[in-house]
Formats: sequence, C-alpha cells, structure tokens
Amino acid sequence: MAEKNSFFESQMVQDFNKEIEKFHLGPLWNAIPDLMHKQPTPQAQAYLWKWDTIYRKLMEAREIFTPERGGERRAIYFQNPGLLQRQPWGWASTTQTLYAAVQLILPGETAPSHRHTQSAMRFIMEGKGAYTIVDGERIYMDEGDYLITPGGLWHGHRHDGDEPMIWMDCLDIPFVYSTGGTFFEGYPDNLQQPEIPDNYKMNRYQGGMVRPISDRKSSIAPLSSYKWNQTDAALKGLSQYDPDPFDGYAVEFINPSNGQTANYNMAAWMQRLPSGFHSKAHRHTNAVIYQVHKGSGYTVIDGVKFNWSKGDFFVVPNWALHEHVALEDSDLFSVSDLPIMERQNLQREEVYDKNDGYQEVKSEFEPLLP
Ligand code: GTQ
Repeated sequence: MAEKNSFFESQMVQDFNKEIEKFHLGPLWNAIPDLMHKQPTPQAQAYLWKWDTIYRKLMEAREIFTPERGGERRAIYFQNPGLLQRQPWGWASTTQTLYAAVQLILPGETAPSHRHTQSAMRFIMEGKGAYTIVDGERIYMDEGDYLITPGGLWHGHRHDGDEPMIWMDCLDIPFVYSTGGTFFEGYPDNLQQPEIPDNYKMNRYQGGMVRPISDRKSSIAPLSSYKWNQTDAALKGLSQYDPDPFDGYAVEFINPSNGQTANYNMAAWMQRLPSGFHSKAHRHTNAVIYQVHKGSGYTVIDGVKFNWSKGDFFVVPNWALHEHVALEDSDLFSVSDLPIMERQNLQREEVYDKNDGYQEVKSEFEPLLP
C-alpha cells in the first residue's frame, strides 16, 4: 500500500493530473476513493434544531418579511451544516435529497400561487383558518394534517382566520436540482381561485379503504389532504398490538389509488412511541427528517444523544445507526427519500446486532439556542 501511495504522489503522476485538468479532463485514479467509498458517507450530518430557536426566528421574520413585500412565502429552511460547504450555489439543503422548512402565514396574508417541478408536502404544526389552493381545490388546514402538492400543480395559500399559522414544508428541491430538471412558474394572477368544490378530493375518499372506480390508474395521488383524526385513529388501532422494534407504531401516508407513497419522491410517516419505549438500533440508506409533533425523548445517532421535545426538528443522515427513546407519549412526524432510494435500487438496511441492539452513548449533542 505504501508503494501504491508513493506512486500516486510521484511527480510524474501529479504533473499528469495537472496537465489534463487544463483540458477539463480528470484522472479516475485520484477520484475513485472519494466517489466510491465503501459505504455511504453523506455530507449531511446528524443535526437538531430546537423549537425555541425556530420559533424566535420566525417571529423576527414576521416583522421583516411579508409575502406582500417579497411576493413569496415566509419560510425559513433547515440548512444542514454538513452541506453548507458543499453547495456551490450558496444554499444548503436539509439532507442530500430533501429540503425542509417552517412557514408562517398571518391572518390576512396571501402566498401567491406558483408551480414547479419539485413536489411538496406540508405538515400542519400550529393554528387554524388558513387554506391552500392546489390545482384549483381549496383545502382547509388543521393541526396534525398532512397535505401533498405533487410537482407541476399550481398552489398558493391564503389565511382568513385570526391566529398565526405555522407548518412544516418539505420538498425534493436538492434532488430535482441535481438532475437539472428544475422548472418554476409564477401564476399570472396572484392566487389561483377555486375551480372545483372545496375539499373535493377528501370528500371522494371518505371511506378510506375504497377508491372511486375512476381512480384505478391514478398516478398522482387523488387525495390531497390527510386529516389528523384519521391518522390518529389508525395509530390507536395499531397500538393495541406489538410495536415495530425499530419504529414503534408507525403509519405511512399513501396514494389511495395505488398504495404507493403519497408523494412520488418522499415517504412521510407518523410514528407513535409510548412513554418508556426504547427502539432497537438500525440503519438504512434513506435519510430522514423528523419533526416532534408531541412528547419528548431522545434519539441516539451514531453514538450521539439528541434530546428532543415538541416542535424540534432533527436529521438522521443516510446509513447512520439510530434508535429512539420516548420519555413521554410521543408522536414523531417524519419524511424521507425512501422512494428515491428504492426506485434506484439503492435501499439497504442493517440491524445493529451488538449489545442487545442498543448503542453505547458516547456524547450528547449541544443545540444552538437563540
Ligand atoms: O409553500 O409553496 O418552503 O413552493 C418552498 C417552496 C414552500 C410553498 C417552501 C414552496 C413552498
């Protein structure tokens, strides 16, 4: 090996590497260890943002930025510190493939309609009275609701209620960016007006497990909003029995016409961890962004303890060992790039088999506070 290294470091090889660079050519012998490491080494890091910090900054943004002034949404996104250095275009995403943000809309505000090739989802954290209009359907949003905005559909938001509303956005922005497939278009006339009855899609799917016969071949999910009371009912039913050893009681938001994930590139889950639950550790290729909807506890990620409580966001990067511990009854919302990994045949999973399946905690993450 020493011989090999000295060969690569020899003047002859180094000079040649430099020489071909002038012609925009690159030597594979230099690149391969970085390009093809033995297992995933994502630049995205395990990280956690405290709700206190997020909330404080949203309240500051409230004074500084308005959708009227900026013609855009008041959203603050999560910049993974590991990706900051990497992105030459000056912004960092939350994981390698996904972008997540919190969005604040105040009574009387309008977020103008637009459409883009990226797919979006929203998870409603606080407030009521705002609606989104997606592809001409007005959908009212309440706490705990999960909504999808498939790529290419017009969407804008409006708040006619009387208290601030905050939700989580997640989009496949970095993934679409890396493919070069980005298109974006503003709606010509501020907010697209409803073109079909309010809550039309939800009304067509009241039965839950039956689909209208016209939807046998739907590819875009024919349901746009997944109400909290149904998610909660599903979790209550599930939690009468044994939990999944890694994820507790967990359900996935699906496209009811074909059983696939509701959003083409993003899998969204709600998982319920009863007080005292301690999952076994495992790792998988897909990276996950968590939002603590309820409760408190901690997650051990590659030996580091991340304490979480209601409102916090945290990232489990690709291939990082992780296990969850609930200190009170907790609900974790999460979104991941599982469908991307599965479709590319990149998904792998590995159970941690040492120490009864629990990691040794080596240190504790120190979150940045406002
Ligand atoms: O609300 O439509 O955080 O288009 C990023 C892009 C939110 C939205 C984001 C978007 C939106």
